[in-house]
Amino acid sequence: MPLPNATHAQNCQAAALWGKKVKLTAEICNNGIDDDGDGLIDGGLNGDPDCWRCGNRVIDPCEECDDGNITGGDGCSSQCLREG
Ligand SMILES: [Ca+2]
Ligand SMILES: [Ca+2]
Ligand SMILES: [Ca+2]
Repeated sequence: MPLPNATHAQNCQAAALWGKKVKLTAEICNNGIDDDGDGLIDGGLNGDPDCWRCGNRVIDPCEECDDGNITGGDGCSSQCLREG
């Protein structure tokens, strides 16, 4: 059975956390507020896994880099892994 939020999940370990959470509201990733009430605010290393995604200019736990896009060939791949 696929994860209910698979469309949001990056192809990384963060996805493993998604199935364990009951989401009442979605985390809004840039407002400094814990929108979904899980005690984790926005993205980043100590942030909410809901906000871990490539292309948000925050280096999340599953990423080596994040240059604000998901285009490969510019030094940071579409999976937010370093290139070259
Ligand atoms: Ca938030
Ligand atoms: Ca949260
Ligand atoms: Ca990111």
